[in-house]
Amino acid sequence: MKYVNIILLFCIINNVNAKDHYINIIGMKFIDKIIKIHVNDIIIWTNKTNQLHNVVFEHQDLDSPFLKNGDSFTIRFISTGVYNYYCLPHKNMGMIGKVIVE
Ligand SMILES: [Cu+2]
Repeated sequence: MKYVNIILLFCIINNVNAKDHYINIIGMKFIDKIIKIHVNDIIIWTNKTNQLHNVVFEHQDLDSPFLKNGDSFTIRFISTGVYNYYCLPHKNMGMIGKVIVE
């Protein structure tokens, strides 16, 4: 029982240290395009345009639905790595981004 309590305490402390990061979709860009975060941090993408955009990862199955103006999409990153993503309709216009999780 003591062991279980120690694990729970560790999880709570871990989440307290986690940070929220905001990426806004403005024009045809993710701002910021490249972001460095820590394990357990959260990223919240918000579409601030009148066009539909989405967030599609190259190598992970974490894709968002299409986001309307004002819609948000949130992911908590639980593993280190480099996560490249793009907006499917606007990839060819350079609408790409990168999350580096340390
Ligand atoms: Cu887009």
